[in-house]
Amino acid sequence: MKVLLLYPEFPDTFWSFKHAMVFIGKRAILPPLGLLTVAAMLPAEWEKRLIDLNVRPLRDEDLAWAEVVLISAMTVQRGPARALIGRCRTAGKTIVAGGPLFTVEPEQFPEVDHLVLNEAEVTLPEFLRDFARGEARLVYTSTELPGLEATPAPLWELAELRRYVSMSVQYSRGCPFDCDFCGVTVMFGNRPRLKTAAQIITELDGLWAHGWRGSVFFVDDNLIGNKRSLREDLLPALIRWRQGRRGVAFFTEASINLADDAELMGLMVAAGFDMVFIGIETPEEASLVECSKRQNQNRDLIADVKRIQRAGLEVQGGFIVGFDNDPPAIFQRQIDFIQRSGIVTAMVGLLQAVPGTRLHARLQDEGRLFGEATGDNVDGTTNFVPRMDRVMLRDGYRRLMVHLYAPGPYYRRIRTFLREFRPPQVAGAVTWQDLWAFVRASVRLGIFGRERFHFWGLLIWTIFRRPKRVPLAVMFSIYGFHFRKCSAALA
Ligand code: B12
Ligand code: SF4
Repeated sequence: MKVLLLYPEFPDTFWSFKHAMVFIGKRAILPPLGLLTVAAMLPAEWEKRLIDLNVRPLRDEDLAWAEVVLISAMTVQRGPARALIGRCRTAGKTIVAGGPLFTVEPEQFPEVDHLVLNEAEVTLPEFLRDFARGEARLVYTSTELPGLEATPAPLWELAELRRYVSMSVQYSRGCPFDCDFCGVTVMFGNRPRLKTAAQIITELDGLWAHGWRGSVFFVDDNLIGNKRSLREDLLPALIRWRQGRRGVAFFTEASINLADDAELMGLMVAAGFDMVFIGIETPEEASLVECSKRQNQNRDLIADVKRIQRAGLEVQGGFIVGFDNDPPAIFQRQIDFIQRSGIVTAMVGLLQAVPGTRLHARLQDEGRLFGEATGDNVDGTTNFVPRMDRVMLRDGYRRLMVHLYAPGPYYRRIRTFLREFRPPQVAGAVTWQDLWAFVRASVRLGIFGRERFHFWGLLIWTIFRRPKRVPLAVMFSIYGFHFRKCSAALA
């Protein structure tokens, strides 16, 4: 059997980092880990090829080679996924689809031959059995949340690793918290399910053997969801793995209560983590109560962020506006919070109601829902009638985004952050690619960019005040260019 695994293009969004790619000579931020994992669950004798359309186009010869195509996608890829399915249909291929988009809205894809939904650990074996007998059904679905001990290591050899900024591994699925807007717990549950440390080490060994020395994203919904296993199993194993190796910095997602555990932060840094994405959402206490984000309530969130930064972990923050309890001053409050915290990469989204969440159910009961969520909460749209005047919310959001990424505030934030941050020692040696990125940034941002004075000001300041952080300063400048492009598109 010849199987072609296809991953549709992402639209040009904040999360795609598309405008940053030209500087760093890469095509996409991360490989499609779901497809690489599914590939490892297919019969060993099947021939497999992967085409991530974010990295290279799909040629007619590729399609002609395949007998079956397997497609994965998130909601934000809905349009490109539909186009891809149309093309496969025209070419007469058997289409199998799975992953978040199809799991959430299977009825939207009548052209797909087999919808293998939810977690492949449960649904794929049954499909494969039926398929081998020529009796495969249209839909395979399950509410079971499987353990991850039998999940195989991704087939890295299918991906063109050098075209990506980072690689990814997944230690756990699920999060113990219960924020009312969150699609993660709807899909993956409240009890974190874990791989063993040995599984993760095998995955990292695989990446190392394929020559990967760049960063690795632990794509866990909340890495500290089960602190005990993290402390006793995974982190000690990562610390041992790191001995005698350079590079391969890790980053992940976690909840703000990480700030309460100095020992855990110390272990994470020793294991090679240098960045963590945290859902901070809002400085407005009433809005935190509204969405049941209890772990963020009654805290000094700025002090928490600074503690994490000082421990050696850059904090990237997720923020939301559009809660019922948001006052008209929320936009300025968010700006003030983000500027003071020194969170350089602040992803501020407009609240959207995702099907299956408690938020979605409440708004439906209140008759406030309209249309479907785009799946990208940073695109300036929402799918419900907000409490705040709709025009005020939309304009306030756009002004907030444009302000945050305008050169003045953005470059000030970088300095605030660099003053606080103690970079850990995991960074690899400077590569030719880094130097090339610097040259490109110097020309594009330092000569032609409207941020040119800020760019050189930051570099000179960093060289004299924080010389070890110059590569970080260049990287932030490049990412700022991308964010500015995206926020200008909103305005
Ligand atoms: C890594 C990640 C990203 C990366 C994407 C990298 C990439 N190339 O894939 C980045 C950081 C860029 C990203 C961005 C966003 N993401 Co994201 N992301 C994740 C995260 C944390 C991990 C994904 C992953 O690798 N999982 C590990 C693999 C093994 O799991 P999996 O892909 O689900 O695959 C399993 C099954 O789904 C199934 N499967 C998957 N594909 C297929 C295909 C077939 C044929 C079969 C049979 C089975 C199958 O089998 C696998 C094993 O069980 C998930 C959360 C999560 N826990 O999954 C969110 C998640 C996928 N993201 C989500 C969202 C909403 C976003 C954003 C829109 C954020 C935003 N603005 O709101 C953006 C959009 C991206 C963009 N460019 O615009 C949602 C998607 C919801 C949905 N219905 O689509 C998720 C589920 C988190 C959530 N909030 O619920 N994300
Ligand atoms: S902490 Fe994050 S992952 Fe966990 S329920 Fe809340 S929003 Fe979802």
